[in-house]
Amino acid sequence: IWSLMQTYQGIDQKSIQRSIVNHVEYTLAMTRFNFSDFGCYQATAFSLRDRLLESWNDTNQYFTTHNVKRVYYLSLEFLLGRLMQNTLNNINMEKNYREALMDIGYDLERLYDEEVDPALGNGGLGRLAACFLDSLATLEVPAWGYGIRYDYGIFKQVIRDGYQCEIPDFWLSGGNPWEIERPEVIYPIRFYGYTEKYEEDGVERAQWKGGEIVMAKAYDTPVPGYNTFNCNNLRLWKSLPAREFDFQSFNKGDYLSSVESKQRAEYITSVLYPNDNSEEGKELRLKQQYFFCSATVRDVIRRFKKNNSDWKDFPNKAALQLNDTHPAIAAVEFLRILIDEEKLDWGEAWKILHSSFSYTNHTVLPEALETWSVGLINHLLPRHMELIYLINHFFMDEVAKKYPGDYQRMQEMSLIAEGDDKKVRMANLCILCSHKVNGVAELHTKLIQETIFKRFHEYFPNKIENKTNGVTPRRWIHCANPKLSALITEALDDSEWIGELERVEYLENFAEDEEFIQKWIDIKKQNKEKLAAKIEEVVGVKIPINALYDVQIKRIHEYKRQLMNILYVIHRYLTIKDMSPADREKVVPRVVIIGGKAAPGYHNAKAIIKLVNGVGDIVNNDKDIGDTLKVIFYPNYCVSAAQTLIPASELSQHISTAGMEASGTSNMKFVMNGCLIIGTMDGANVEISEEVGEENMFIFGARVEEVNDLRNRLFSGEHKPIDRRLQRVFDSILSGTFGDVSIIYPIIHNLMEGKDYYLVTEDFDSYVKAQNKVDDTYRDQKKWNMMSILGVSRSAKFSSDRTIEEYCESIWKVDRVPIPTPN
Ligand code: 26V
Repeated sequence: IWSLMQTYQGIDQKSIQRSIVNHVEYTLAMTRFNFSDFGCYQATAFSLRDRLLESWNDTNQYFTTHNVKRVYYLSLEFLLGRLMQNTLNNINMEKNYREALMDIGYDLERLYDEEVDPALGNGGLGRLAACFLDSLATLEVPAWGYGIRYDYGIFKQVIRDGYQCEIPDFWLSGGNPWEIERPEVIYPIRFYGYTEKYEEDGVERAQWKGGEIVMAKAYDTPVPGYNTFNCNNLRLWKSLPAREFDFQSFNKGDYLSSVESKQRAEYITSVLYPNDNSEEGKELRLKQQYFFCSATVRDVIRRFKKNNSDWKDFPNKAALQLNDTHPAIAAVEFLRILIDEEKLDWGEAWKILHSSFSYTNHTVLPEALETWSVGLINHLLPRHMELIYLINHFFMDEVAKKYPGDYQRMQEMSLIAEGDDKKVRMANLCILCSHKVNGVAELHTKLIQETIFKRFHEYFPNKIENKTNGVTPRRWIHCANPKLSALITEALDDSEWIGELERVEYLENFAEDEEFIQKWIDIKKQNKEKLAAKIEEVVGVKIPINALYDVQIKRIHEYKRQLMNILYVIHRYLTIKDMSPADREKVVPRVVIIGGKAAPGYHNAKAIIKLVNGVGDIVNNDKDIGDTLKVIFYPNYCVSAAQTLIPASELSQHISTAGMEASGTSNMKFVMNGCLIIGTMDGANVEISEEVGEENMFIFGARVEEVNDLRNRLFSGEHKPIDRRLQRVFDSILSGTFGDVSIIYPIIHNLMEGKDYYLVTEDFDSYVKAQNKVDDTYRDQKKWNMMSILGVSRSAKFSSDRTIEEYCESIWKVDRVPIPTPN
């Protein structure tokens, strides 16, 4: 058999071509004499999938025979981005495929653009999960991702008349050559119904009966590591009706209602909720959560039981990581199975649960902390509600013993928020069920220890710890910026830095090397040209190449302060307009690019998008201004857009109100691509400034310790009068200079009244000063590029490989398991 497979495995040109052309003919059923770029992309993807499956199978076989401990990363979002380029680079085949394709008349880079961008995530949290998958595989950690195979990913954003419109993203319409459907891996999932309690061996157990059953079917996507034979798995669940037709209603002649119940089942995994940092409490969302958690827990247990018979071994064989509270119900489902089905007693079950689960918090925003109404959980998952009450009962007893009479504390720590509509606090549940809880940057971790989780931190002083986020250098340097990657490899005389980012430190030696700096500048320029061409194509605005490219790309949210950015841009515009033509010559030309999606129901965020577009319309067509200032709203910001935008950026903005951005991860990507940061002392910016040096960034704004005072002063009307430059900006907006005033009016009006929760008016002056420093520095290109090179050379800490190593060491207690390479 192995000798037969050798032919498939060939890496020579003929083998690659044969495999692609065979897929054109036999998988796609197209003629091999003439196929489109899209057909060629698909066939190439199938050919790569074949290769991945060989290592995927060997990897899983090896893990099973050696009964190794595995990590399970549970996440409602995996924002993978395109897979072809990353796959080719990770398995070190890009060159072979490029040449093989060239020889039959296809350009590999063009094929990359044929791939849909799978966008099963909202933003930071989902993209982090994707970077972690890459690092886990690269570090040869036995790990599976588990999530939902949504039919519709995050909506496509189009701009009409300056407004955001949302278009459904049916990303599967052209098929998905990367996944493998697993019709044999299916689990029944129950909803609704009732419980019947009984006592057994002195333990109260229950049977959950009735309700309705939906099936979960697995779809696997191989996750290859960089420069290793290991290939991990991402398993996503799709919902299906339990029976093709509900025969009972069919026989009663109720054909339509039987089709309806089928549709209701399929509906569960149909769409990703497009909210980022806000919780709506919709039943369908809870159904999604339980659906995927139940299937995952059953799958994990089945795998454990294949090789093990003693439940006490479970924590040595599995570590389950909860990506925020979204998969919290997995913990309760696990407990339910241990007690009601596996017949363990409460103490054993709790110990196993607690030593195998851990939880990551990604936000301190109160509106994003999940709570579910007790009534809703009770209706949808009656047994789980009983168990949550039971957990809470035990826990409250303990708290009462430790702090007798401290009812305030008990109320704060309770899993249940009392009130007219009782709610379950999912974060409290997660903390209690986990042996470790982590924040995602030093500052964020300190804040959760001191604020939202203060009581828990007092109670469990060793539980909450920090794991600063990271990003994969494979996608974010090597794939996104191949020219920079090649230059680094040339300078280091070795490409090992791609798998060991610590090695880029050596670049520091080139920070003042004229010849190297020139190459550095040339690469940035080529990346800017590529972006300029793209912007002309999608936005229809021609932007100059010799301007400073200033970029803010992230979800649109008031706390991220895109509003402050555009208010400054208006100030800059008015200032340039006041100048004489001679003075205008001296201005550092800028292209300001803002991109990001607003949650469909988030009116203020949508108003900000409209304002940015309004400003662009005026500024970009103002002859007085010419090329000194351009303002672009880049539509439909997504992973593949980021891969073009980040390498072309020279300045990027990470300007959230201090204390509000948990970490940020694009800040890390920008630094790795030689972009300088203008930012507040928030999230991972703080650690970036520790690594690269504050002198190599443009830091401004109120510090986290000052925020509360400043806010109180603003709201009590004690604040100083509005900055005169800012007042002028408000006046120009309100006079209609940038289009319709009605949408933005309430926001501006509030700022003028001091209702400025995010401290835009407070930080404006220090922001302008930082921007002036940006201009001054940019005039000195040698200095600018030195800062840029130093940034890259000191970015190693922000590789997700470092992050994953820390999780393995202190949370998961799991080892590397390299798979022997067949020869
Ligand atoms: C909340 C909800 C509420 C219900 C609907 C769907 C949904 C989706 C996501 C969220 C919470 C989002 C939290 C989040 O993305 N946090 C970001 O996590 C990044 C990775 O740790 C971090 O870098 C960002 O600073 C943080 O905002």
